[in-house]
Amino acid sequence: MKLFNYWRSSASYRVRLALGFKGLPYEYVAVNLATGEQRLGSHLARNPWGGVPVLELTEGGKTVLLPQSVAIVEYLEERYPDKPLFPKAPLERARMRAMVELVNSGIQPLHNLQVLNHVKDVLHGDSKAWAELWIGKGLDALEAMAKDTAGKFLCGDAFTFADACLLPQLFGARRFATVDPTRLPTLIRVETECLKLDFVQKARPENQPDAVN
Ligand SMILES: N[C@@H](CCC(=O)N[C@@H](CS)C(=O)NCC(=O)O)C(=O)O
Repeated sequence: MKLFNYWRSSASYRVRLALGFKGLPYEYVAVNLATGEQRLGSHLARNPWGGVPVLELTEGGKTVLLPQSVAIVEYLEERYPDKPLFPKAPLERARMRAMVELVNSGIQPLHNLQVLNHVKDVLHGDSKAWAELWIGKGLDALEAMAKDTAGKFLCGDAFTFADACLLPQLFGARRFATVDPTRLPTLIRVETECLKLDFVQKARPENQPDAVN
């Protein structure tokens, strides 16, 4: 498999975590979002939306390009079920997915590069205040949900896809806002626990080949 991604992209980081957790090897292909590589024809052919991540995989002799981190991780879960990232019990699974969805559709899209550029350049708004507002609101909600579900990790005592969304979201949040550990004690405790894991260290943005200090 080949992962078209970018070191600082939080959606890419989710997929790196899922691949690492499952022990699946992949080729790292960097798409430089800082120089606009995602908008070149060569990348639009991989993902018409123009972003990362995109997973290239081969199945049944056919090579397919799959965008969208949630779809990619669900595919990996179904295709490689041995080390599950999703809880088995329907209710736990649904609560875990609710957290994934909060990050995937309720927080990250609101501070994505294109959105912040639009707020700043087209709407002449304060993109930093915008990002802070939506990140704060979303993380407060995630903290409230986690109080009910967390064990060692966000949903009980096993690492799940919700943790693979939490880590990148906290990383992304720190680029734009102050993350106050006293306001988010459960999330920060779980993050500290996750950071002890080897595959998490390997997936971290600063440890990727295209990382810039
Ligand atoms: N829902 C998508 C979000 C993908 C996304 O927002 N990717 C960002 C990086 S985290 C991107 O490629 N942005 C490029 C841009 O805004 O130009 C997913 O989960 O894969």
